[in-house]
Amino acid sequence: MKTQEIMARLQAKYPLEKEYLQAVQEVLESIEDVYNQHPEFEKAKIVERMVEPDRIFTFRVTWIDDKGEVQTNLGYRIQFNSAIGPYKGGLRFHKAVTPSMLKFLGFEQTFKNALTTLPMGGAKGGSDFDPVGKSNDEIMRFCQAFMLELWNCIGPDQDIPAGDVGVGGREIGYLYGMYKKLARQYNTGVLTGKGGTWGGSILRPEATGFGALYFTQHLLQKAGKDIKGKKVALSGFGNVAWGAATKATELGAKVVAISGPDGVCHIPEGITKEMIDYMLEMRASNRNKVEDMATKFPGKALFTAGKKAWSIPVDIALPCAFQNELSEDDAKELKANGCWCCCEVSNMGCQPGAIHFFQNNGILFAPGKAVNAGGVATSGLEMTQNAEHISWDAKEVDDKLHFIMKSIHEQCVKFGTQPDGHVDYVKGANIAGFMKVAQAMLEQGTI
Ligand code: 2IT
Repeated sequence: MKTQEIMARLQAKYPLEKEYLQAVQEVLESIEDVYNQHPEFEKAKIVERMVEPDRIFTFRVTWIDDKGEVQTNLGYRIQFNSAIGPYKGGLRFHKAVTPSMLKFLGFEQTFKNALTTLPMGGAKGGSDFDPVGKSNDEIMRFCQAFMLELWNCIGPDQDIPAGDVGVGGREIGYLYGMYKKLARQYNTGVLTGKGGTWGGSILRPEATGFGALYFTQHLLQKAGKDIKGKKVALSGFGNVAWGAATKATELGAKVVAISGPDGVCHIPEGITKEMIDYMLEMRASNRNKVEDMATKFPGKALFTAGKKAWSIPVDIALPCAFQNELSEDDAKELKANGCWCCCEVSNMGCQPGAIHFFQNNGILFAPGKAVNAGGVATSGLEMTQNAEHISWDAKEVDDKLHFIMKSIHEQCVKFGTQPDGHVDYVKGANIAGFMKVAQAMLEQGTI
């Protein structure tokens, strides 16, 4: 395989799909050497097949807002790869959603799901619907209209969506209610992230953030360090940031910054339980403003407009919001302020220049597809409970999540340890995920 030739072909074919091209480039660069040691992959054209989604559904979603006006959005479901199991991945509702964004997310999801040790293929979906400023009724009407098209593409053994940016427990509830009505199927396993009384797994809401901190602990342990007493900056204040703030605080770290599209809140004394609880209200309000934290906790959370979480001096940076949210300049600012570790919790949260800067300057870095895989892994555990018609208790789910994150870290170390002994977590995660999917594709023939 010649990475440059494949990238040139994809660039010519999809010139505007920059997030998709970025995600593919990162994976191909990582796997090139290993791939070239396997002529059977080349013969079966594994890479050429793997970079294209199995299929893409695109649909119009029309709904009526609170003023009685007709609104039209676009909806998508991208079924990327089913080599190791049924399609699995979240739904993103955000005004900037495009096919490129969902293709990058579906591509990443395929390798991430392979890392979880569970049998799940990769998918992603969503809409350019903007939840900011929408009422609860509008959210419900939109979710129902979205499911009017989606229901026919999904199923507990075919494709199992979940949440992502803009889609949490409330939205999954509205989507599931409408799915049952349309499909007349009552198998709870069709969606994950459900409520606790109707098939949801305990700890699924916390799982992405908790898993990220378990991974971070393993990474620090391997580097001979400890999270206790360390200062942490995280971006966002949604579900992922909430779980990460909870577990980081529980493990003895001090979360001193959270951020939003409007700016950053510096919390010099460290985030408190009351503040973490308030993050949930901020998310549910659909205002999308981190300044609300400073208004609620004056003198404790200090808001600065237009600044990112990466401007606050910390030991550890945890991007928890959106792709490409941490640039090379941000990486330089973090280092200048003493930061020595960045675990990417958002999908592709760091720009390529930032990753290279971290790696070339001795800053510990691990990519989202390893760090944040605890979310989808716990979705996999939710599917198992649904299939068995039982619910596990918190300890059982947490123990399994722990085990999975430990295993993901081990896979990164196995495939990412370099001749000088240091671990390249980007290579490790990409090669480990790729090998599993590639092998499965090979064994299932040319399809
Ligand atoms: O990016 C992700 O892994 C998710 N949004 C969770 C997907 C899932 O199916 O739980």
